[in-house]
Amino acid sequence: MPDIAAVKAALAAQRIETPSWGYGNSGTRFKVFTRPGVPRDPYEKLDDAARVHAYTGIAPTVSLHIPWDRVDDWAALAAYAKERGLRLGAINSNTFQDDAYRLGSVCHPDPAVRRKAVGHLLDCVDIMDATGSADLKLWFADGTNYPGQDDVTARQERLAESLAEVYARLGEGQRMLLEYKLFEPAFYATDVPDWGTAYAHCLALGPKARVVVDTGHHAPGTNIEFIVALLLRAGRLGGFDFNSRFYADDDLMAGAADPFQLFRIMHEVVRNGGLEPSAGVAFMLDQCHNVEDKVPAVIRSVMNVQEATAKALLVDADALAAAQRSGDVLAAHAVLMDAYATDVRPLLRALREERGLDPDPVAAYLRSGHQERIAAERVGGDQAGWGA
Ligand code: AOS
Ligand code: ZN
Ligand code: ZN
Repeated sequence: MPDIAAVKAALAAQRIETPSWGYGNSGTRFKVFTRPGVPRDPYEKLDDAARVHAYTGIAPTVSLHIPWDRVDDWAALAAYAKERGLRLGAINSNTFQDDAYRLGSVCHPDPAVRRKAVGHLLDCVDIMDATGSADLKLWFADGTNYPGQDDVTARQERLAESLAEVYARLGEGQRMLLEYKLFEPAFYATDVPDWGTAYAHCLALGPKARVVVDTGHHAPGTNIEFIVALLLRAGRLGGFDFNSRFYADDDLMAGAADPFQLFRIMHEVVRNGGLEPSAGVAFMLDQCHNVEDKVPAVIRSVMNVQEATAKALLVDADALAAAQRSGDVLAAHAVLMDAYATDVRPLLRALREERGLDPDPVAAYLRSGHQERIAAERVGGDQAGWGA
């Protein structure tokens, strides 16, 4: 049986990064609803992220998005984060919102557009130097809408060249995390549609390039945990963009649509050593809260990942291995399901109390009056940018 003290220690050491855009207004292409009290600038986004960390104790880093997060002085923003017990996390680039990118960015047929896109990515690395961020997270909206629209192979060449230029600029301790996405906004073929394409580019680039698994970016029914296991085995899992998907890239709260899938993913993470800091896996949320208050929704999401992790840590690894070795299919499956069926909430409540936290982070946040305070104080909140 798993040692409960070790399970608690692993849970206490876990870190989950929250996205700056999750604190802003967001929506779908039909409507962006504004919520009272949303941040008006990156500083206020950090204030909200600090609340999430204060109540969960495991969310000390915040992903930024360039240019949705704009400041004159990045070092000052990093210092502001530090004063609040936070650090700035992954820098997310944006090569999809300029008119120039109609036919793509780093894969665009026109070298001038590719130059512009690569220039932006290099600027993002400059920002990482100033913020102390280790990861450049790349998601490309590049692709084609119609068969024959562009040469698929030529686009891969352009992608490889562009990535190589950015890779060469990475400093000591900096990494490139390449995200894949099956479709949207390109509908015929995206240029990085799947983990295999992302992995092939990362392999060609070198050890600082790794794949990001966004849980919303697959075809229905895809076995995501299998991808996770393969990437961990290859030492190329750079991190996760956790969110829930009912139908497409819904970006709803992690663990809301399919908590069992989240558990299966975390089981592969635990089984393959992905929770160890040396594995270098960044556990990030990539979510937007369209119709609910942002801060409690982020807290809930962090807790959902934490609960899935706790269940994964409770898998009796010895019993599982024994059942697998003996070919006892039902026993092996039962070991996994026993862990999944365990109510880990008492364990997590106890862990929080031991660490001086309120056992119920959402309730504690709602009691704190923060939501009412920001609703009264902040007028004209910032839009996240786009339903990411
Ligand atoms: C887009 O669909 C991807 O999920 C991106 O990771 C992300 O939403 C964007 O980069 C936000 O910055
Ligand atoms: Zn993502
Ligand atoms: Zn996405």
